[in-house]
Amino acid sequence: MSRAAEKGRGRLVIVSNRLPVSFFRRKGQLTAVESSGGLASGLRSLLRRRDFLWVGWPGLATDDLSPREREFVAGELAERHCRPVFLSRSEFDGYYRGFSNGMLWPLFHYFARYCSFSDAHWRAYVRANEAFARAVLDAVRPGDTVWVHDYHLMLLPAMLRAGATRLSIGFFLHIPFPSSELIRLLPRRRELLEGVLGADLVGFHVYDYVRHFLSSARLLTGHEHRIGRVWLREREVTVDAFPMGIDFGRFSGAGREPEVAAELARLRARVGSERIVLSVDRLDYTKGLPERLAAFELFLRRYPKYQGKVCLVMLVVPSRVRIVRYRELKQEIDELIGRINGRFGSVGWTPVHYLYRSVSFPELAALYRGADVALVTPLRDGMNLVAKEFVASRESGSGVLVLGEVAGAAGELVGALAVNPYDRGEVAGALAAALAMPESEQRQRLAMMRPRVEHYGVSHWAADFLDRLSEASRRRSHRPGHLTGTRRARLIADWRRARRRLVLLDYDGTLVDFAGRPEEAEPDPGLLRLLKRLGSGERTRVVIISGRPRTTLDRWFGATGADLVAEHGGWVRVRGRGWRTMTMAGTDWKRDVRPVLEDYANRTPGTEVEEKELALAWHYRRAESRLGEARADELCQVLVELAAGKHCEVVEGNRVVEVRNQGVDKGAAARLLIRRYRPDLVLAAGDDRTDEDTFAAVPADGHTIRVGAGPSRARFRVKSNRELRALLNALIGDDNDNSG
Ligand code: GDG
Repeated sequence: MSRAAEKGRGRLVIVSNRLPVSFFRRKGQLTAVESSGGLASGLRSLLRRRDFLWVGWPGLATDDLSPREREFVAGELAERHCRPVFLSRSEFDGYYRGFSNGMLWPLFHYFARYCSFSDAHWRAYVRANEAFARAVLDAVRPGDTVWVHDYHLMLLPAMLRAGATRLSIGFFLHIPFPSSELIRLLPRRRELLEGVLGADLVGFHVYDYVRHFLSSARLLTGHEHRIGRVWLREREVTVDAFPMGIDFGRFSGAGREPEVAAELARLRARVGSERIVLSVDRLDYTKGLPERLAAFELFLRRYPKYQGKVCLVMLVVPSRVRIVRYRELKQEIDELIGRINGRFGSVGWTPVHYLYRSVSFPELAALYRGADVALVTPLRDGMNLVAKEFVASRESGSGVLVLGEVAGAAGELVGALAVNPYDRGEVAGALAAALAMPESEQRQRLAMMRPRVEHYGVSHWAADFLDRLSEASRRRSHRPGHLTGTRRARLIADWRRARRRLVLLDYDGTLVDFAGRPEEAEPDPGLLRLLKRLGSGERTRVVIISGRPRTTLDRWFGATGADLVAEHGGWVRVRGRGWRTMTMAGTDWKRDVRPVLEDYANRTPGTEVEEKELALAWHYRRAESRLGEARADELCQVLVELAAGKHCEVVEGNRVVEVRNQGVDKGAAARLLIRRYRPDLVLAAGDDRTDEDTFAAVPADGHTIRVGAGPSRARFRVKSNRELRALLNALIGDDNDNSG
């Protein structure tokens, strides 16, 4: 896309806890410092090509700023396309330190024992998210896209949706999304999940987190999902994995920078000819620092030949230092390093070089280039960019990455030596293997990883996410309007005016609730009365258009006078005539498909096979829901392959997978009936995918009604079959009132 076209696209509004520029007070003076964080630098090239606004916390609380200083901060930020969200010290404390980092961070990293929940923190979290929502809603213009980042702002997508229903909203979580077993421990879990589901697109680093999120959403909010889409009442949310990358060129090309060369020389002077094992992290208990030190200690004991020849350079960047747990961790690390250096060190050799500070980019790049081995063993990590930065920095082709298997990056970085970070012996062994590895193998392993890290860099990641977001938002904009108020009144007025009406009604789910077994869903006397009365006048033709076999429809609806369409359009019977089939093809395919469905029914408790004349169906309504879903996915794949080249096709309905004769669908039958009756009003109602074919056949001015949740091409939506029946009853009443 050209620069001008990108500029004309509406702004990208990024929302994150921190702005890419933070303010500090130095000797009384306010100073702005640019953040070198991955997100800020990663989005840099994208933001050069697009109008943007970044909304976030400016680094200082309202209590620490005079009104004039606040104005100054806002003005300085506006010049950099940023907008501050001002929070008081106590609000920020409860929201950031309390709920975000005292509850969500440990829980999402499987440290449930470190979690502390308090109502006051939760309230502060809600208030802070509301403050972010106000700032964003104040600033957005039609056509803008909002991209919300991370666990601090999980309520924000729903708050934005409530304030601006048409807004395109994306959410990305940078940390792991844990198993639903952990999520269910969380007070307010439902609110948080619903909060995230305000977005059109929800992104995670890896597919495991996607899976966990989808099953938590189903378990705790009751929202069903299919193929990565969560179905809400009026829209759907796409959920997918977008593994974040790095700025490959920056790390790969750093060798050409003189500052990096100077830093490398300084490092060499410090460690001499010793081989370097490198560790780089923010100070955090999820990074496994004490465990890593213990493994290094074991390595020195088990492989004494490396004593005096190898050192560990450990860069720990201070982080969240005002939280007690982090201060304790710092003390533990200090003590461990003291112990190792005291026990193994000598006058000429320091086993652990400890840097407790942040370093400049040239210094960091020099560490990545100077090291022989990178030891990256978090106990949990959403992704871990350090591992990717190390790989990118090794353009020489040598160097070994030892990587913990529970880092998100582990799935991509297949050339690493994978270890269990809790298994000291394994880590020590991997370290020894890395140091002994022949250079040819090092090259081979890096060559397995570098192209991937280069290709899916951070710009690619961001562009990919934003493309998918605009696709998801486009889909949302076609959504049925709720059939209430004026819409309902207008439909009734059209009904009243019409001379020839055709009413196409699906049965299961549309006119009645689903029953556990298909044969149990018999129509109730009230419904039969309704159908009879609806079609009793000259002006109205009623059609039951269902997936059921014709014998069932005859038995149930024969006396109502309605026309019947059976087996999803395979058979049609108009009043006073016999059944006509809509297909000439045979059903030889059943021979191959039947045993497969029976096998799935045998292996999956609560499921059964139904045989129809032109179709075979596997129902899983009564199966345990997760097992049913998983088997349905698997079965569909098997069936699609099996159906290739045969006269049949695979269709998914509401908790049913069906194989039926090709070219037979409710749409074809609906078109036939519309041609036959030439109605001036068509009303069609349905609740699942097969009814979408009916809707597609109805002229644009027809009244198509989706019953229940889920995306649909219908014009209108009603909540339930009860609401639809109430509407049909109202239409009958209206006919009677106006019968003269
Ligand atoms: C969260 C998730 C996920 C570190 N020290 C210095 C420095 N860094 C840079 C590194 C790297 C970044 O900080 C750290 O990123 P990580 O991914 O390793 O970890 P978190 O900070 O915990 O980040 C994580 C990430 O979000 C992205 O989604 O991968 O799982 O926890 O880029 O280079 N940079 C400089 N000096 C330092 O001293 N210049």
